[in-house]
Amino acid sequence: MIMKNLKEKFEEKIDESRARVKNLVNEYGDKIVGEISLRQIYSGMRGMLCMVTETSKLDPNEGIRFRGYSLPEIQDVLPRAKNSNQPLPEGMFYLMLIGELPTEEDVRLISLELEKRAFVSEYVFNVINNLPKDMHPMTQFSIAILSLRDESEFTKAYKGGVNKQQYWDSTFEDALNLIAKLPRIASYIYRRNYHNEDYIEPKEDLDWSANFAHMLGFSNSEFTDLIRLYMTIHSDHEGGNVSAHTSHLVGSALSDAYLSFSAGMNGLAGPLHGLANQEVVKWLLSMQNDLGGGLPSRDQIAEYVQKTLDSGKVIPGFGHAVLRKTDPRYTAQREFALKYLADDELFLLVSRVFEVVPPILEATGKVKNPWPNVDAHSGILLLKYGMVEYDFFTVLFGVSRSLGIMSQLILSRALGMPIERPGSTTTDIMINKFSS
Ligand code: CMX
Repeated sequence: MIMKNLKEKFEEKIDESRARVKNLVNEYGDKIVGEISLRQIYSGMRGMLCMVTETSKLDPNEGIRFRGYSLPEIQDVLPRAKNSNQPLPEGMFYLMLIGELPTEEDVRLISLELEKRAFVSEYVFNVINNLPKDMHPMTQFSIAILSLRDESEFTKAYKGGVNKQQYWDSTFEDALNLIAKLPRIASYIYRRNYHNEDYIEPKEDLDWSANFAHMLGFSNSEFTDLIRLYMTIHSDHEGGNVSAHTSHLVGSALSDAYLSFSAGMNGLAGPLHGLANQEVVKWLLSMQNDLGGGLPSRDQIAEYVQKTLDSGKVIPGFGHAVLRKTDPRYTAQREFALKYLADDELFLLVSRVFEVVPPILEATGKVKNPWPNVDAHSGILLLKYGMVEYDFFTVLFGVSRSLGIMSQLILSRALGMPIERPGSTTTDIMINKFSS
Protein backbone atom coordinates (compact mmCIF):
# COMPACT_ATOMS: atom_id res chain seq x y z
CA MET A 1 0.00 0.00 0.00
CA ILE A 2 1.33 3.45 -0.90
CA MET A 3 1.41 5.76 2.11
CA LYS A 4 -0.51 8.96 1.37
CA ASN A 5 1.06 12.18 2.53
CA LEU A 6 -0.74 14.94 4.43
CA LYS A 7 -1.56 16.98 1.35
CA GLU A 8 -3.09 14.04 -0.50
CA LYS A 9 -5.19 13.15 2.52
CA PHE A 10 -6.37 16.73 2.86
CA GLU A 11 -7.23 16.95 -0.84
CA GLU A 12 -9.35 13.82 -0.62
CA LYS A 13 -11.52 15.47 2.03
CA ILE A 14 -12.09 18.80 0.32
CA ASP A 15 -15.15 17.90 -1.78
CA GLU A 16 -16.91 16.31 1.16
CA SER A 17 -16.13 19.27 3.45
CA ARG A 18 -17.39 21.76 0.86
CA ALA A 19 -20.58 19.77 0.36
CA ARG A 20 -21.25 19.61 4.13
CA VAL A 21 -21.03 23.37 4.47
CA LYS A 22 -23.07 24.00 1.33
CA ASN A 23 -25.85 21.63 2.39
CA LEU A 24 -25.92 23.00 5.92
CA VAL A 25 -26.26 26.58 4.74
CA ASN A 26 -28.77 25.68 2.00
CA GLU A 27 -30.96 23.81 4.42
CA TYR A 28 -30.66 25.88 7.60
CA GLY A 29 -29.27 29.19 6.39
CA ASP A 30 -32.19 31.21 7.78
CA LYS A 31 -32.21 29.63 11.24
CA ILE A 32 -31.36 31.94 14.14
CA VAL A 33 -28.36 30.78 16.20
CA GLY A 34 -28.24 33.51 18.83
CA GLU A 35 -29.07 37.04 19.81
CA ILE A 36 -26.79 40.00 20.33
CA SER A 37 -27.35 42.41 23.20
CA LEU A 38 -26.28 46.02 23.23
CA ARG A 39 -23.90 45.16 26.10
CA GLN A 40 -22.12 42.57 23.94
CA ILE A 41 -21.49 45.15 21.25
CA TYR A 42 -19.81 47.38 23.84
CA SER A 43 -17.86 44.59 25.55
CA GLY A 44 -15.52 43.29 22.91
CA MET A 45 -18.14 41.09 21.19
CA ARG A 46 -17.92 38.66 24.13
CA GLY A 47 -19.84 35.47 23.44
CA MET A 48 -21.09 36.56 20.00
CA LEU A 49 -21.10 33.57 17.70
CA CYS A 50 -19.96 35.00 14.40
CA MET A 51 -17.34 32.83 12.74
CA VAL A 52 -16.48 29.23 11.94
CA THR A 53 -13.22 27.68 13.16
CA GLU A 54 -13.04 23.97 12.47
CA THR A 55 -9.87 23.14 14.37
CA SER A 56 -10.99 23.49 17.99
CA LYS A 57 -13.82 24.62 20.26
CA LEU A 58 -13.57 26.19 23.71
CA ASP A 59 -16.02 25.22 26.43
CA PRO A 60 -16.17 27.71 29.34
CA ASN A 61 -16.10 24.97 31.98
CA GLU A 62 -14.29 22.12 30.35
CA GLY A 63 -11.67 24.01 28.34
CA ILE A 64 -10.45 23.44 24.85
CA ARG A 65 -11.36 20.48 22.62
CA PHE A 66 -9.31 19.88 19.50
CA ARG A 67 -11.58 18.24 16.92
CA GLY A 68 -13.56 16.84 19.84
CA TYR A 69 -10.60 15.73 21.99
CA SER A 70 -9.96 17.40 25.35
CA LEU A 71 -6.38 18.21 26.33
CA PRO A 72 -5.99 15.21 28.69
CA GLU A 73 -7.33 12.97 25.90
CA ILE A 74 -4.91 14.52 23.42
CA GLN A 75 -2.03 13.75 25.75
CA ASP A 76 -3.18 10.15 25.78
CA VAL A 77 -3.99 9.48 22.14
CA LEU A 78 -1.48 11.39 20.01
CA PRO A 79 1.73 9.60 19.00
CA ARG A 80 4.87 10.38 21.02
CA ALA A 81 8.56 10.46 20.24
CA LYS A 82 10.62 7.52 21.48
CA ASN A 83 11.27 7.77 25.25
CA SER A 84 9.04 10.81 25.54
CA ASN A 85 6.09 11.47 27.82
CA GLN A 86 4.58 14.12 25.60
CA PRO A 87 2.63 13.96 22.35
CA LEU A 88 4.31 15.25 19.20
CA PRO A 89 2.75 18.57 18.13
CA GLU A 90 3.01 17.42 14.51
CA GLY A 91 0.16 15.05 15.42
CA MET A 92 -1.88 17.98 16.66
CA PHE A 93 -1.43 19.70 13.30
CA TYR A 94 -2.61 16.56 11.52
CA LEU A 95 -5.63 16.23 13.81
CA MET A 96 -6.64 19.89 13.41
CA LEU A 97 -6.24 19.84 9.62
CA ILE A 98 -7.63 16.41 8.75
CA GLY A 99 -10.06 15.95 11.64
CA GLU A 100 -8.84 12.43 12.44
CA LEU A 101 -6.19 11.00 14.72
CA PRO A 102 -2.86 10.41 12.99
CA THR A 103 -0.88 7.20 13.08
CA GLU A 104 2.78 7.20 14.15
CA GLU A 105 3.70 7.01 10.47
CA ASP A 106 1.54 10.05 9.63
CA VAL A 107 3.34 12.03 12.31
CA ARG A 108 6.77 10.81 11.22
CA LEU A 109 6.05 11.97 7.67
CA ILE A 110 5.11 15.45 8.91
CA SER A 111 8.33 15.68 10.96
CA LEU A 112 10.28 14.75 7.81
CA GLU A 113 8.34 17.20 5.68
CA LEU A 114 9.02 20.02 8.14
CA GLU A 115 12.70 19.11 8.29
CA LYS A 116 12.91 19.35 4.48
CA ARG A 117 11.29 22.77 4.45
CA ALA A 118 13.20 24.34 7.35
CA PHE A 119 15.79 26.22 5.27
CA VAL A 120 15.69 29.98 5.88
CA SER A 121 17.12 32.32 3.23
CA GLU A 122 20.04 34.53 4.14
CA TYR A 123 18.07 37.72 3.51
CA VAL A 124 15.72 36.87 6.41
CA PHE A 125 18.67 36.62 8.79
CA ASN A 126 19.97 39.90 7.35
CA VAL A 127 16.64 41.55 8.11
CA ILE A 128 16.94 40.37 11.74
CA ASN A 129 20.62 41.39 11.92
CA ASN A 130 19.65 44.93 11.02
CA LEU A 131 17.23 45.25 13.93
CA PRO A 132 18.38 46.69 17.25
CA LYS A 133 19.02 43.91 19.76
CA ASP A 134 16.96 45.65 22.38
CA MET A 135 13.90 45.53 20.09
CA HIS A 136 11.39 43.19 21.72
CA PRO A 137 11.77 39.61 20.38
CA MET A 138 8.09 39.55 19.35
CA THR A 139 8.65 42.61 17.14
CA GLN A 140 11.69 40.96 15.56
CA PHE A 141 9.69 37.75 15.11
CA SER A 142 6.82 39.51 13.38
CA ILE A 143 9.16 41.46 11.07
CA ALA A 144 11.06 38.29 10.13
CA ILE A 145 7.81 36.48 9.32
CA LEU A 146 6.69 39.39 7.18
CA SER A 147 9.99 39.35 5.31
CA LEU A 148 9.35 35.72 4.33
CA ARG A 149 6.37 36.66 2.21
CA ASP A 150 8.61 37.20 -0.79
CA GLU A 151 8.58 33.41 -0.96
CA SER A 152 4.80 33.05 -0.85
CA GLU A 153 3.53 30.33 -3.19
CA PHE A 154 -0.01 31.65 -2.80
CA THR A 155 0.97 35.14 -3.93
CA LYS A 156 2.78 33.66 -6.95
CA ALA A 157 -0.20 31.47 -7.82
CA TYR A 158 -2.63 34.36 -7.41
CA LYS A 159 -0.55 36.59 -9.68
CA GLY A 160 -0.50 33.71 -12.17
CA GLY A 161 -4.32 33.68 -12.22
CA VAL A 162 -4.98 30.45 -10.32
CA ASN A 163 -8.62 29.29 -10.09
CA LYS A 164 -10.13 30.03 -6.65
CA GLN A 165 -10.96 26.34 -6.21
CA GLN A 166 -7.20 25.78 -5.95
CA TYR A 167 -6.34 28.54 -3.46
CA TRP A 168 -5.91 25.96 -0.74
CA ASP A 169 -3.05 24.22 -2.59
CA SER A 170 -0.51 27.05 -2.54
CA THR A 171 -1.75 28.08 0.93
CA PHE A 172 -0.92 24.56 2.11
CA GLU A 173 2.61 25.03 0.76
CA ASP A 174 3.00 28.41 2.49
CA ALA A 175 1.61 27.04 5.74
CA LEU A 176 4.00 24.10 5.90
CA ASN A 177 6.95 26.25 4.88
CA LEU A 178 6.09 28.79 7.55
CA ILE A 179 5.65 26.19 10.32
CA ALA A 180 8.94 24.56 9.30
CA LYS A 181 10.93 27.80 9.34
CA LEU A 182 9.57 29.36 12.55
CA PRO A 183 11.75 27.40 15.02
CA ARG A 184 14.84 28.38 12.99
CA ILE A 185 13.85 32.05 12.99
CA ALA A 186 12.83 32.08 16.67
CA SER A 187 16.03 30.40 17.80
CA TYR A 188 18.09 32.77 15.64
CA ILE A 189 16.50 35.72 17.45
CA TYR A 190 17.12 34.02 20.79
CA ARG A 191 20.79 33.20 20.14
CA ARG A 192 21.44 36.62 18.64
CA ASN A 193 19.91 38.52 21.53
CA TYR A 194 21.08 36.46 24.46
CA HIS A 195 23.95 34.19 23.38
CA ASN A 196 26.44 36.42 21.57
CA GLU A 197 25.21 35.46 18.10
CA ASP A 198 26.41 31.92 18.71
CA TYR A 199 23.95 30.25 16.33
CA ILE A 200 23.19 26.53 16.28
CA GLU A 201 22.43 24.77 13.00
CA PRO A 202 19.45 22.35 12.83
CA LYS A 203 20.15 18.63 13.20
CA GLU A 204 18.86 15.83 10.99
CA ASP A 205 16.32 13.24 12.13
CA LEU A 206 14.83 15.22 14.98
CA ASP A 207 11.18 15.98 15.42
CA TRP A 208 10.04 19.62 15.07
CA SER A 209 10.19 20.43 18.81
CA ALA A 210 13.42 18.53 19.48
CA ASN A 211 15.13 20.48 16.71
CA PHE A 212 13.73 23.69 18.15
CA ALA A 213 15.08 22.86 21.63
CA HIS A 214 18.42 21.94 20.05
CA MET A 215 18.69 25.21 18.06
CA LEU A 216 17.77 27.21 21.15
CA GLY A 217 20.80 25.56 22.78
CA PHE A 218 19.23 23.10 25.22
CA SER A 219 20.19 19.44 25.29
CA ASN A 220 18.29 18.30 28.38
CA SER A 221 15.65 15.71 27.38
CA GLU A 222 13.19 17.07 29.97
CA PHE A 223 13.45 20.49 28.34
CA THR A 224 12.80 18.91 24.94
CA ASP A 225 9.67 17.31 26.35
CA LEU A 226 8.68 20.65 27.84
CA ILE A 227 8.93 22.22 24.38
CA ARG A 228 6.76 19.39 22.97
CA LEU A 229 4.23 20.10 25.70
CA TYR A 230 4.35 23.87 25.01
CA MET A 231 3.99 23.43 21.27
CA THR A 232 0.98 21.18 21.79
CA ILE A 233 -0.96 23.12 24.41
CA HIS A 234 -0.53 26.61 22.92
CA SER A 235 -1.37 25.55 19.37
CA ASP A 236 -5.04 26.58 19.16
CA HIS A 237 -7.87 28.03 21.27
CA GLU A 238 -10.79 28.21 18.84
CA GLY A 239 -11.19 31.21 16.54
CA GLY A 240 -12.15 34.25 18.61
CA ASN A 241 -8.92 34.93 20.50
CA VAL A 242 -6.96 37.94 19.25
CA SER A 243 -4.16 36.10 17.42
CA ALA A 244 -6.35 33.51 15.69
CA HIS A 245 -9.06 36.00 14.84
CA THR A 246 -6.60 38.59 13.50
CA SER A 247 -4.90 36.04 11.27
CA HIS A 248 -8.26 34.81 10.02
CA LEU A 249 -9.48 38.33 9.33
CA VAL A 250 -6.34 39.34 7.45
CA GLY A 251 -6.31 36.03 5.58
CA SER A 252 -9.91 36.58 4.53
CA ALA A 253 -8.73 39.43 2.28
CA LEU A 254 -6.63 36.78 0.48
CA SER A 255 -3.52 38.09 2.15
CA ASP A 256 -0.99 35.25 2.17
CA ALA A 257 -0.03 33.08 5.14
CA TYR A 258 2.92 35.30 6.09
CA LEU A 259 0.89 38.52 6.14
CA SER A 260 -1.87 36.84 8.10
CA PHE A 261 0.36 35.13 10.64
CA SER A 262 2.55 38.17 11.23
CA ALA A 263 -0.60 40.20 11.92
CA GLY A 264 -1.77 37.55 14.39
CA MET A 265 1.61 37.69 16.15
CA ASN A 266 1.19 41.43 16.64
CA GLY A 267 -1.97 40.63 18.58
CA LEU A 268 -0.28 37.85 20.53
CA ALA A 269 2.34 40.42 21.59
CA GLY A 270 -0.26 42.32 23.65
CA PRO A 271 -0.10 41.96 27.48
CA LEU A 272 -3.74 40.86 27.78
CA HIS A 273 -3.03 37.98 25.38
CA GLY A 274 0.24 36.06 24.80
CA LEU A 275 2.60 38.58 26.36
CA ALA A 276 0.96 37.67 29.68
CA ASN A 277 3.44 34.75 29.93
CA GLN A 278 6.28 37.29 30.20
CA GLU A 279 4.27 39.56 32.49
CA VAL A 280 3.59 36.71 34.92
CA VAL A 281 7.30 36.01 35.36
CA LYS A 282 8.08 39.70 35.76
CA TRP A 283 5.34 40.01 38.39
CA LEU A 284 6.40 36.88 40.33
CA LEU A 285 10.05 37.91 40.38
CA SER A 286 9.27 41.45 41.51
CA MET A 287 6.99 40.06 44.21
CA GLN A 288 9.81 37.83 45.44
CA ASN A 289 12.27 40.69 45.25
CA ASP A 290 10.03 43.23 46.98
CA LEU A 291 9.29 40.73 49.77
CA GLY A 292 12.94 40.03 50.45
CA GLY A 293 13.48 36.82 48.42
CA GLY A 294 12.58 33.20 49.19
CA LEU A 295 9.05 31.83 49.27
CA PRO A 296 6.58 34.46 50.53
CA SER A 297 3.80 33.43 52.91
CA ARG A 298 0.15 33.31 51.80
CA ASP A 299 -0.54 36.52 53.72
CA GLN A 300 2.36 38.31 52.05
CA ILE A 301 1.15 37.15 48.63
CA ALA A 302 -2.40 38.29 49.39
CA GLU A 303 -1.12 41.73 50.37
CA TYR A 304 0.99 41.95 47.20
CA VAL A 305 -1.97 40.92 45.03
CA GLN A 306 -4.13 43.59 46.65
CA LYS A 307 -1.38 46.18 46.10
CA THR A 308 -1.23 45.24 42.40
CA LEU A 309 -5.01 45.60 42.07
CA ASP A 310 -5.05 48.87 44.02
CA SER A 311 -2.50 50.34 41.62
CA GLY A 312 -4.94 49.72 38.75
CA LYS A 313 -3.17 46.74 37.19
CA VAL A 314 -4.40 43.26 36.35
CA ILE A 315 -3.03 40.09 37.95
CA PRO A 316 -1.27 38.54 34.98
CA GLY A 317 -2.08 34.90 34.24
CA PHE A 318 -5.53 35.05 35.82
CA GLY A 319 -8.91 35.51 34.18
CA HIS A 320 -10.19 34.64 30.73
CA ALA A 321 -12.69 35.98 28.25
CA VAL A 322 -14.35 32.56 27.78
CA LEU A 323 -13.09 30.09 30.39
CA ARG A 324 -14.83 29.97 33.78
CA LYS A 325 -12.63 27.31 35.41
CA THR A 326 -8.91 26.64 35.76
CA ASP A 327 -7.45 26.36 32.27
CA PRO A 328 -6.64 22.70 31.45
CA ARG A 329 -3.46 24.02 29.82
CA TYR A 330 -2.47 25.32 33.26
CA THR A 331 -3.23 21.91 34.75
CA ALA A 332 -1.16 20.11 32.11
CA GLN A 333 1.83 22.27 33.00
CA ARG A 334 1.23 21.80 36.71
CA GLU A 335 1.33 18.04 36.19
CA PHE A 336 4.64 18.40 34.36
CA ALA A 337 5.99 20.49 37.24
CA LEU A 338 4.78 18.04 39.88
CA LYS A 339 6.66 15.32 38.05
CA TYR A 340 9.95 17.10 37.39
CA LEU A 341 10.28 20.09 39.69
CA ALA A 342 8.00 19.57 42.64
CA ASP A 343 10.44 21.23 45.08
CA ASP A 344 11.35 24.20 42.91
CA GLU A 345 10.84 27.46 44.79
CA LEU A 346 9.17 29.27 41.90
CA PHE A 347 6.81 26.34 41.34
CA LEU A 348 5.89 26.47 45.04
CA LEU A 349 5.28 30.21 44.62
CA VAL A 350 3.05 29.63 41.56
CA SER A 351 1.14 26.99 43.55
CA ARG A 352 0.61 29.40 46.44
CA VAL A 353 -0.46 32.18 44.10
CA PHE A 354 -3.01 29.69 42.67
CA GLU A 355 -4.45 29.26 46.21
CA VAL A 356 -4.42 32.95 47.11
CA VAL A 357 -5.49 34.88 43.99
CA PRO A 358 -8.94 33.42 43.06
CA PRO A 359 -10.77 34.44 46.28
CA ILE A 360 -9.31 37.96 46.02
CA LEU A 361 -10.38 38.34 42.39
CA GLU A 362 -13.80 36.90 43.25
CA ALA A 363 -14.17 39.46 46.03
CA THR A 364 -13.79 42.31 43.52
CA GLY A 365 -17.23 41.32 42.29
CA LYS A 366 -16.36 42.09 38.70
CA VAL A 367 -13.81 39.51 37.50
CA LYS A 368 -15.83 36.84 35.69
CA ASN A 369 -13.16 34.16 35.88
CA PRO A 370 -10.85 34.27 38.90
CA TRP A 371 -8.94 31.13 37.87
CA PRO A 372 -5.47 30.84 36.29
CA ASN A 373 -4.97 30.63 32.53
CA VAL A 374 -2.17 29.02 30.50
CA ASP A 375 0.22 31.94 31.05
CA ALA A 376 0.17 31.69 34.84
CA HIS A 377 2.39 28.64 34.71
CA SER A 378 4.44 28.55 31.56
CA GLY A 379 7.29 30.93 32.41
CA ILE A 380 8.57 29.32 35.56
CA LEU A 381 9.03 25.96 33.84
CA LEU A 382 11.35 27.56 31.31
CA LEU A 383 13.27 29.40 34.03
CA LYS A 384 13.88 26.11 35.78
CA TYR A 385 15.68 24.67 32.75
CA GLY A 386 17.84 27.75 32.32
CA MET A 387 15.84 29.76 29.80
CA VAL A 388 15.77 32.89 31.89
CA GLU A 389 15.24 35.55 29.22
CA TYR A 390 11.52 35.96 29.76
CA ASP A 391 11.14 38.68 27.11
CA PHE A 392 11.43 35.79 24.68
CA PHE A 393 8.66 33.60 26.08
CA THR A 394 5.84 34.93 23.91
CA VAL A 395 7.82 33.92 20.82
CA LEU A 396 7.53 30.29 21.96
CA PHE A 397 3.77 30.77 22.25
CA GLY A 398 3.82 32.21 18.71
CA VAL A 399 5.71 29.29 17.17
CA SER A 400 3.16 26.92 18.65
CA ARG A 401 0.16 29.01 17.55
CA SER A 402 1.26 28.57 13.93
CA LEU A 403 -0.10 25.00 14.04
CA GLY A 404 -3.66 26.08 14.73
CA ILE A 405 -3.69 29.27 12.70
CA MET A 406 -2.14 27.66 9.64
CA SER A 407 -4.40 24.61 9.67
CA GLN A 408 -7.38 26.95 9.91
CA LEU A 409 -6.08 29.12 7.05
CA ILE A 410 -5.76 26.09 4.77
CA LEU A 411 -9.29 25.00 5.73
CA SER A 412 -10.65 28.51 5.14
CA ARG A 413 -9.17 28.56 1.65
CA ALA A 414 -10.46 25.07 0.86
CA LEU A 415 -13.96 25.99 2.04
CA GLY A 416 -13.86 29.27 0.13
CA MET A 417 -14.61 31.34 3.22
CA PRO A 418 -15.41 34.93 2.22
CA ILE A 419 -13.82 38.21 3.17
CA GLU A 420 -14.86 39.14 6.73
CA ARG A 421 -16.87 42.28 7.03
CA PRO A 422 -19.02 42.55 10.17
CA GLY A 423 -21.21 45.63 10.68
CA SER A 424 -20.57 48.42 13.14
CA THR A 425 -22.81 51.05 14.65
CA THR A 426 -22.47 54.41 16.42
CA THR A 427 -23.48 55.43 19.93
CA ASP A 428 -25.83 58.07 18.46
CA ILE A 429 -27.66 55.38 16.50
CA MET A 430 -27.99 53.19 19.59
CA ILE A 431 -29.24 56.08 21.76
CA ASN A 432 -31.81 57.06 19.14
CA LYS A 433 -32.93 53.47 18.73
CA PHE A 434 -33.53 52.73 22.40
CA SER A 435 -34.15 55.97 24.23
CA SER A 436 -36.63 57.69 21.93
N1 CMX B 1 -6.77 40.96 37.35
C1 CMX B 1 -7.46 42.09 37.64
N2 CMX B 1 -8.62 42.43 37.05
C2 CMX B 1 -9.11 41.57 36.15
C3 CMX B 1 -8.48 40.36 35.84
C4 CMX B 1 -7.25 40.08 36.46
N3 CMX B 1 -6.54 38.98 36.17
N4 CMX B 1 -9.22 39.71 34.90
C5 CMX B 1 -10.29 40.50 34.65
N5 CMX B 1 -10.21 41.62 35.40
C6 CMX B 1 -11.12 42.77 35.38
C7 CMX B 1 -11.15 43.36 33.98
O1 CMX B 1 -10.00 44.19 33.77
C8 CMX B 1 -12.46 44.09 33.99
O2 CMX B 1 -12.28 45.26 34.74
P1 CMX B 1 -13.03 46.64 34.34
O3 CMX B 1 -14.50 46.33 34.39
O4 CMX B 1 -12.57 47.60 35.37
O5 CMX B 1 -12.57 46.97 32.96
C9 CMX B 1 -13.35 43.15 34.82
O6 CMX B 1 -12.45 42.36 35.61
C10 CMX B 1 -14.21 42.22 33.99
O7 CMX B 1 -13.38 41.53 33.09
P2 CMX B 1 -13.74 40.03 32.62
O8 CMX B 1 -15.03 40.12 31.87
O9 CMX B 1 -13.66 39.10 33.77
O10 CMX B 1 -12.53 39.69 31.67
P3 CMX B 1 -12.34 40.07 30.13
O11 CMX B 1 -13.02 39.03 29.32
O12 CMX B 1 -12.68 41.49 29.87
O13 CMX B 1 -10.75 39.94 29.98
C11 CMX B 1 -8.62 38.96 30.22
C12 CMX B 1 -10.10 38.70 29.91
C13 CMX B 1 -7.86 37.67 30.00
C14 CMX B 1 -8.07 40.02 29.28
C15 CMX B 1 -8.50 39.42 31.69
O14 CMX B 1 -8.93 38.39 32.55
C16 CMX B 1 -7.09 39.84 32.08
O15 CMX B 1 -6.72 41.00 31.87
N6 CMX B 1 -6.25 38.90 32.64
C17 CMX B 1 -4.87 39.19 32.93
C18 CMX B 1 -4.02 39.14 31.67
C19 CMX B 1 -3.86 37.71 31.19
O16 CMX B 1 -3.54 36.81 31.94
N7 CMX B 1 -4.05 37.50 29.88
C20 CMX B 1 -3.82 36.19 29.24
C21 CMX B 1 -5.10 35.49 28.77
C22 CMX B 1 -4.77 34.17 28.08
C23 CMX B 1 -4.07 34.40 26.77
O17 CMX B 1 -4.71 34.95 25.85
O18 CMX B 1 -2.89 34.08 26.62
